[in-house]
Amino acid sequence: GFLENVVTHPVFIKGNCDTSFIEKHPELLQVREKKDRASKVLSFLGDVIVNGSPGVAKPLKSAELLEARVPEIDYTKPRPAGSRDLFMQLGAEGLSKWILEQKKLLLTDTTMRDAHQSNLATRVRTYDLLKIAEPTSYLGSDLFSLECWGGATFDVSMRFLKEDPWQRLHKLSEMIPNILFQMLLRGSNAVGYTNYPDNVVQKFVEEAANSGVDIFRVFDSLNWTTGMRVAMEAVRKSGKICEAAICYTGDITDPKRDKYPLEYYVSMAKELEKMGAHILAIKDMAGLLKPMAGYKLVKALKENIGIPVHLHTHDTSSNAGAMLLMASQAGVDIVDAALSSLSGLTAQPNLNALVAALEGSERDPQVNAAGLQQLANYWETVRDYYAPFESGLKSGTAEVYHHEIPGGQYSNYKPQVAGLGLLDRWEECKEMYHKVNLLFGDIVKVTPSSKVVGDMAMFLVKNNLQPENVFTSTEELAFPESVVGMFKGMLGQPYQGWPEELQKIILKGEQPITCRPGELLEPVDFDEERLKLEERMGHRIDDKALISSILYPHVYPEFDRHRQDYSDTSVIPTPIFFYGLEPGQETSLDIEPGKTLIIKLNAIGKVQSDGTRQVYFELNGNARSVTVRDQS
Ligand code: 3PY
Ligand code: ZN
Repeated sequence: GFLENVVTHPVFIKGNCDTSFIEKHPELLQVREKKDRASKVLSFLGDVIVNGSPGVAKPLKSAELLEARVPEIDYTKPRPAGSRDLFMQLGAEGLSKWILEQKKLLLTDTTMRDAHQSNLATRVRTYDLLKIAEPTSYLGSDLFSLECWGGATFDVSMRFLKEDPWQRLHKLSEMIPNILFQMLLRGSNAVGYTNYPDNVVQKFVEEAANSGVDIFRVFDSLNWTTGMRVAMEAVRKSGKICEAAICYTGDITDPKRDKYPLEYYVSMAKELEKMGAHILAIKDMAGLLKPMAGYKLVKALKENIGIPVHLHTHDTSSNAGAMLLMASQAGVDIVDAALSSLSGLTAQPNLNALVAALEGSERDPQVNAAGLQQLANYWETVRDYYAPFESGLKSGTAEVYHHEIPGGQYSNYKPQVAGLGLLDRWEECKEMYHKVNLLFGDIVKVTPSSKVVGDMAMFLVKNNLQPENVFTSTEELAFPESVVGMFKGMLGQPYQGWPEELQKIILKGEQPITCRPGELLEPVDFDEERLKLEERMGHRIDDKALISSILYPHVYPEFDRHRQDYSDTSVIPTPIFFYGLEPGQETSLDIEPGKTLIIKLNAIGKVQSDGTRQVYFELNGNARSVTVRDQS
């Protein structure tokens, strides 16, 4: 144990240690119990069986969940060529021209990212994605792209699912080599909630490009183009496709909402085109773009810019399907939609329905409708596994035009409100979101600025305050940290600036910055960070893990520790991963190709005086038991 710890320690391996090495590294003396992978998996399952899964208040019974049917494909037939093959031939500029030449409406399927981020709290696991990956590459080969990475999936996969986002991307791209992969990149905030140093954003893009991302949809949470430059340049440098987004807010058809008129968006689009975008995205993150507005906006953009227009929306109001048809009439090149069984509500509109609506028309997307139905059928069953993570919304609601909460935030905001014990004041919390937006000067609200609006709204409701009290309060208010950071300029600058008086009150005398936050942040020394992390985790750290840790310094080590203690649990079928097994129930899992574990739960022992229980399994026919601390 101890000797092995020493000789495998990265500091020892690199040879930069003297006699103080052992003193400086007390972790060497912690001889971790060496366990084989099967024992680690049993420990994990034992824990789920005894203590349940974090965040799942009412577990389902895994035995009652059906196995999702994977469409049968004749894999002896060659894989159909797709958009990725085209990109390899044409390059980014060539692909951009090709898009403009198409009469058909091109489709992006968001099922693997935004649809589950918005409808299932981002919880869809790599296991379920990989099972449908090859069939998707055959049946969905006519799709323009798959949005399958980025946004909140990076954080959630490590934090809650205990799986590696890089591994997800890599494996998916191996199994779907023919369709373009698309990710959502939050500009200088990368896939986090705060600005990172420029060299971190650059390295992140480089690694993502190497791991399979073809199209980077880059946005800034305040529509501040200055904040998009570093990311856009990094994408162009990688040779991949730079899709720059204008985030849509307000209502261009309402003359009373005049802060963001049509001209505002057209001028931002022109600027992004000049900055080197290959495609322009309209990012309607809250689904505020009404059908007539969609027509008007797309028409104006098509008249004023020379690059393709890609439209992204959310169906929170239930008007988004109609909006896409109007946008299609106006000549939009590509639209985002989700396979029917994961579509609608706060996610994207229904892809299968859109295909049916356009069939035989001038803009017929010419995709395999029957094949896409088979994929939707698979997801219909899989969705049942994630029932505890549903938002609870049962229908579309036009109220979104009032509160303007983004689709991806809506299903998060409610549990946050509940977490503060404010669920009985949910209506008030939504209304406060609206009021805070006006207090902040009517800003673009999308991650992370949307989170700041939510934080402020909950702060006010929790303290029984109204926005006006911020100006009149005689005592100093302890505003949430995220609010102070945003008003200091740490997320960049909003259109027409911050309301000055409010900014003074929030900053309490501190001076705001107006430059790019990235200019003030020291570049990260990757070698030094790697060494620190290797020492801490006790094993080699590759570039991808290093970036994960720099972006999420608290989440990554916990995830790494989980993998050391329990091995790679992403191979466990989802119902078992979340809900465990019942006595007598059996499951099988492939821990690597050709290595299968058959696991049966025999019994759960009584709680002992030390608070532990024995959990009795059968592993490939042999009796095994694990000791689990009962947390109840
Ligand atoms: C994200 O940044 O995750 C979003 O989906 C924003 O709309
Ligand atoms: Zn979205």
